[in-house]
Amino acid sequence: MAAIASEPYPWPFDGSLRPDNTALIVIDMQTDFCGVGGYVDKMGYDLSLTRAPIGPISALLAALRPKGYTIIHTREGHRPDLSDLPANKRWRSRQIGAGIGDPGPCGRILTRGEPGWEIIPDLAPLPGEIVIDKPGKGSFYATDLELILRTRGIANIILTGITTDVCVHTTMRDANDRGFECLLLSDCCGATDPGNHAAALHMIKMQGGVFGAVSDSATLLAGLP
Ligand code: C5J
Repeated sequence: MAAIASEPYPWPFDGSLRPDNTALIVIDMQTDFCGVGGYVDKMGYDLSLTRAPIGPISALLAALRPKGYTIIHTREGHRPDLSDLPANKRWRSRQIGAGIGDPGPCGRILTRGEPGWEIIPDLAPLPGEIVIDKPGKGSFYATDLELILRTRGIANIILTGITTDVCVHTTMRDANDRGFECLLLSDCCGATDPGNHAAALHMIKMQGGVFGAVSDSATLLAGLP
């Protein structure tokens, strides 16, 4: 039996933490969300907030890869013809000066195949690691993530990436509804607003862990089987 010190309960609930039934998901660590000239930068947000998790995620990957944990990366982005981009999502992005599909310093914003859409080199997936391309905020919507997790017998999911309050939270909520046991690592996530980051962590811990549990990477690494 193995479990990690976390709030509001030791995770996972049944002490079943093992490499064969646990996946690490690294969400949207793309230039568009944490690089100069990307989507978040174009919107005018402080890049240091979304870059903060790069070091901790890198250390986590280095520790989990040799142990055989399933590693999954996600990328938010749209087809080059924008046929999967809802009109309201495009309209709203243009209101804040970062129109999805429009040209920017890193190519067309949030568009598949463009430099800004790529995962940053520091956290690049290794050959054989799973990469999920998603058109929305959640990692389950319009993807084969659930099929992959079920096929591998994954019960537990460790969530990292950006942004805490948007794509990470949406994915955690969807995973929780599907019966996956979720842990979010606070130092391995970041938001465009520090208050939103803190609130997102707080929400998880309500109601006995309404979406799962919260810990940090040092605690996880100290408790890994
Ligand atoms: C956002 C994301 N914030 N990856 N996407 O639009 O959280």
